[in-house]
Amino acid sequence: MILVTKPFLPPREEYEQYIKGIWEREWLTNNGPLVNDFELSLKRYLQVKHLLFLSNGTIALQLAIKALELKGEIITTPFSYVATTSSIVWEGCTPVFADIDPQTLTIDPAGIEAAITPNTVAILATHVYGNACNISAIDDIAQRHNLKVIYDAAHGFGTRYKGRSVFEYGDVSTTSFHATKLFHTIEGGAVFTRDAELLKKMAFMRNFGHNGPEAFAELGINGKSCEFHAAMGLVNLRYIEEILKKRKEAAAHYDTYLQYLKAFKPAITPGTDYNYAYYPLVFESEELLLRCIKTLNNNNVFPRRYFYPALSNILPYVSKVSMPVTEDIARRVICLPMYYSLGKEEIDLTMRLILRVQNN
Ligand code: T4K
Repeated sequence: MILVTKPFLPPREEYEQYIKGIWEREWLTNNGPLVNDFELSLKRYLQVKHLLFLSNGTIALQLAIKALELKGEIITTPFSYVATTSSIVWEGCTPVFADIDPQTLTIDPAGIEAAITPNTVAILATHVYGNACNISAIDDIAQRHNLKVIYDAAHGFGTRYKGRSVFEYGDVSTTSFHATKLFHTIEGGAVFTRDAELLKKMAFMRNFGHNGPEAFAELGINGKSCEFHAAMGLVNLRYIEEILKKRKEAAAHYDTYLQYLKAFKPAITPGTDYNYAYYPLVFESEELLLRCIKTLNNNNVFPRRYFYPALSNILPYVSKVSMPVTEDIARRVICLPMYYSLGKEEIDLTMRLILRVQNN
């Protein structure tokens, strides 16, 4: 079976070494040594100013919205995972969708500008599939209209924009270290900010607001991760360059088939060094896409319709609104298998099956 993704699993002995240490110290969670070590190692690897390791990428989004004290409308993309929109609603704000660019599939800055009202307080944009948004244009709009910016960089590990980690942009960037991500801690996530005060606030917030055992600095929640997740992160970090390299090679092999396909690969935003987090293809029609999926599934290949349907059409807690570009793309896009151990033979099989369908 060839699934859309498989988690990277490091050599078991390396993980077990860390587990041995946990047993010796009898320290499992609440800001233990491995969590501290992981945060420092990540900071060093990514060359970012500040970060906090959290229990998942959804809590990262919620914490970012809460810490920025956003109340009102947040302009966001309808082409993302549900957590992007649901976090806005969860925090009592109103999502206002702006359509995406048909080439990069990231939120279109012109759409953002058009969606601004006196109630707009922020922009929440996703670096979808790991492809950076048009950050320069978004930051410029935010400055001119005095809006906060949160980047949902759940797919962004390893992507760089204008020479820096994509996590360094926005008032806050968030990411996910879920098992399906190219770099993972089984479950996990993080917030990134360059603002030391904001970092301090989010650090209190992730730990119930505690400021020492008997005092509270903020309203908080439990957003902590633990030693076992940090251990997985520490081991996986040793393999990150190899992981990124293998994905780049897999994508290059897929690319050799592109010229024969009735489909296109989304464009990478100028200024972006891409991480190959996903391999999306936009077919010329939904009918062709559905036929391809059927044949692939019959041959035990399971691509996924990330992200279908558009978030602007499907959520029972958000008013439906027409987003023509997103709706059109969402109907025609699939993500092909993409993971560390994916072989050329599997890519060949997948692409030959697609070619067979489209040429029939
Ligand atoms: N923002 C964005 C833009 C996001 O994409 C996400 C999450 C978030 C925020 C929130 O971050 P987290 O709170 O999750 O940290 C997955 C993930 O659960 C989710 O993390 C991810 N985005 C979303 C795009 O995809 P599913 O529904 O695709 O997972 P599932 O279980 O169907 O697995 C996908 C494939 O991977 C399957 O073919 C099976 C395989 N698999 C999966 C797991 C978990 C394995 O082989 N082993 C495994 O352990 O949601």
